[in-house]
Order: sequence, then C-alpha cells, then structure tokens
Amino acid sequence: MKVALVTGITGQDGSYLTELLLAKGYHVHGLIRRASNFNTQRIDHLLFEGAHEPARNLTLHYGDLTDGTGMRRVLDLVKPDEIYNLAAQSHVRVSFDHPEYTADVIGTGFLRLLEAARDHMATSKAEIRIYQAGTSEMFGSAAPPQSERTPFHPRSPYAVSKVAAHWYGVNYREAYGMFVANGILFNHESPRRGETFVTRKVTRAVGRIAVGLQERLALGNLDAKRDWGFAGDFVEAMWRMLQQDRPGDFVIATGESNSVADLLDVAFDVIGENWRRYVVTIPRYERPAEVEHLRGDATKAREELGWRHSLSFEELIRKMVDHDLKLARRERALQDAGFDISRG
Ligand code: NAP
Ligand code: F7E
Repeated sequence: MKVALVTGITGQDGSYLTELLLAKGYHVHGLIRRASNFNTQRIDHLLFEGAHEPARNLTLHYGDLTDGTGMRRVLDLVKPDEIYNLAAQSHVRVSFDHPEYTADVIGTGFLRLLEAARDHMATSKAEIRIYQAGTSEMFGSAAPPQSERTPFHPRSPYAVSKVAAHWYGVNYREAYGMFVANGILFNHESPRRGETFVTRKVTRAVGRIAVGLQERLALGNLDAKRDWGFAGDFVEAMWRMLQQDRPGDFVIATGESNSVADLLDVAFDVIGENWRRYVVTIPRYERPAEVEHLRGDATKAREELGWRHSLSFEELIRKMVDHDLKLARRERALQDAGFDISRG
C-alpha cells in the first residue's frame, strides 16, 4: 500500500486529492492545524467508515509549516512514499496584509519540508516523491498565454513566496537529485472553494440574493481575467506528476479565460437576474498590484501526463450556483423557523 502525506488536507484541494488517493488505495496522512473551531468540514465525510468507525486509511496529525521539528517527527512516523505540499496562506489580497507570515509558510515552510525529507531519505534510504503547489500567480504581469517557458513576474507577496518555493524545488532536484514536481496551477474552483475567493463569493451571493437573504454584493476589480477550472480535475494532475519517470514542472489550465464581469453574467443568469442591480465596487477589495490576465497553455501536461479538464467555465459556475442555491434555501428555512443563522 502506498503512503501519502498531504499538507493542507483541510483545504479545497486537500479534500479532493484525499478522495482521489483513498480511491486509488493509498493510506493518506494529513497535516492539520490546531484551531479553536473544527476545521475538518471538507474531509469529515472521509474520517469515518460506517457510523462511528474511524477510517482505516486516513490519519490526521497536528502540524504547521512554520514548525520544522513537528514536521520532521510526522515524516519519520509516517514514512511517506509521496508528499503533496498544499498548505499555504493562499489568499493573494491577504498576503499584502501579512507578507512575512505568507513568506514563512509558503517559501521557508517548503524549505523546511524539503530539508526534513532530505534527512529522512538519507537515514531510511527510501525515496520520497514531492509535489509542490505552485500557481499561475507566479506569472503575474507576463502576457498570456503562459506556459512553462514564460518568465515569472510575481505581483504579490503570495506570488513571490510561491516563486521562492518553486526554485527551492528546482534547486533540490539539481543539488540532491530529489524527485520534486512543481505544479503551476491556474485558478481552480468548486463548491468547496473558500468563500472569500471571487467565484465562491459570487455564487454564495447569488444563492442568498435568490432567497432574499442578501441585497448587495461588494467586489473589487471586475476587469481582471482568469483561467478558471474545476478543482476535482486539477488534483488528478498533481497525482499524475508524481507517477512520471522524471520530475518536472507542469502548467495545469483550461486554456480559456474570462473576466470577473463574465463570471457575474453566468452566475446571475442562473437565477434570471441582472447583476448590475446588486453589485457595487469598492476599493477595499482591490489589490495594491493586480494581475490582469491569466490564461494557461497546458500542452505539456496534455502530452506528457495525458491530463485534460472535464468541466467548462460555464458548467463549473452553474454547478457552484446550484450548490449554493441549495445552501441558501436551507439557511432561509432555518431563519424562517426562528434560528439566528448569523451566530450559529
Ligand atoms: P485553501 O483552501 O486555502 O487551503 C489551504 C490549506 O493550507 C488549508 O488546509 C489550511 O489549513 C492550510 N494551511 C494554511 N496555513 C498553514 C500552515 N501554516 N501550516 C499548515 N497548514 C496550513 O487552498 P486550496 O485552494 O486548496 O489550494 C491548495 C494549494 O494550492 C495552496 O498552496 C494554494 O496556494 C495552491 N494553489 C491554489 C490554486 C487555486 O486556484 N485553488 C491555484 C494554484 C495554487 P486551515 O484549513 O486550518 O486553514
Ligand atoms: O481573485 C478579482 C481579484 O481571490 C480573482 C488563489 O487560489 O488563484 C487564487 O488567487 C480575481 C482577482 O483569486 C474581488 O482582484 C474582484 O483579479 O478569487 P481570487 P486569485 O487572486 O486569482 C490563484 C491561482 C492562487 O494561487 C491563489 O491561491 O478577482 N476580484 N473582486 C476579487 N477577488 C476577491 N477575492 N474578492 C473580491 O471581492
């Protein structure tokens, strides 16, 4: 049985990747942060078999990318064949408010993980294959379409930190012959997407507007263009990267870009409303430096990994709106029954 360690297992991608690895027969170990509230909602459905029996092939460990000693301990205990490093302070706008923390988790955090894996391999003589969750944000202001040959021009502390992690990966490949694959993933979304990212913020608002729970939606830049795909498709590419004979860097994208205004068109169309009646733009949601246009060229991934996306932009957004309409109807029913849904 193969053993995988997933950092960031409680996040959007962590949950889809864990489903995929469990279905392939892996034992999955996940690193989770201690939090004052439950933070395992996205993987709760995987934690138990039957009513109360803990899942045999999924084990969680407390850890943090800022704590190298703890990660070393987990690595020595788990002895993974593959590590998927998904943990990150992943919000671009927030990285301008917390640049040092963002760099510590993403850049130095990955370095800590690489060092722990290098030492573990030296003593155990076992190979560990490592996936690093790189991002299209590393291209920043480089003109589209962006491919593995496009030079990076990062535009945020988040993106600069991801560039550092990317090059740590390349360096450990070249210096120590380690198997480190750098994914360069364009935006990928789902009903499990965090509610402060623009797709989910819009689809949540559409659901709530439809049932009369919200009247306004405040956004920032509506002109920015992104290459949006489905997260469930993208985690498959991560796994494929670690099954290759040699490690490499791969762009994963749909090849189609749309603006935030296009996103609003599709999402509000599902409920037959015109978004201009509801949307206001405010400076608070703008960024000190914006990334205007990302559209990926995933030819290498198609040819070498045999990877393809399954959902189009429109299908994805409609799926998210359908999900969030159901959620909003439940919220509405609770409110009508006298529960205060704002306080839980
Ligand atoms: P996400 O939903 O924000 O999940 C991030 C995960 O990292 C969560 O499990 C979070 O834990 C964990 N985490 C945050 N800080 C940590 C720390 N200091 N130590 C340990 N864990 C920590 O992100 P995602 O969308 O799944 O993305 C997964 C990865 O891919 C991230 O590295 C992201 O930067 C990268 N990426 C994402 C996209 C995209 O479009 N989604 C595109 C390219 C690259 P909590 O649950 O406790 O907060
Ligand atoms: O913004 C604009 C915003 O925060 C997309 C992360 O997963 O993907 C994500 O980063 C665009 C930007 O995603 C609002 O200015 C307008 O141009 O959904 P987002 P992101 O910044 O592209 C990459 C690939 C990652 O790696 C990251 O981890 O939408 N926008 N109004 C807004 N964005 C937000 N969040 N909120 C708004 O109100």
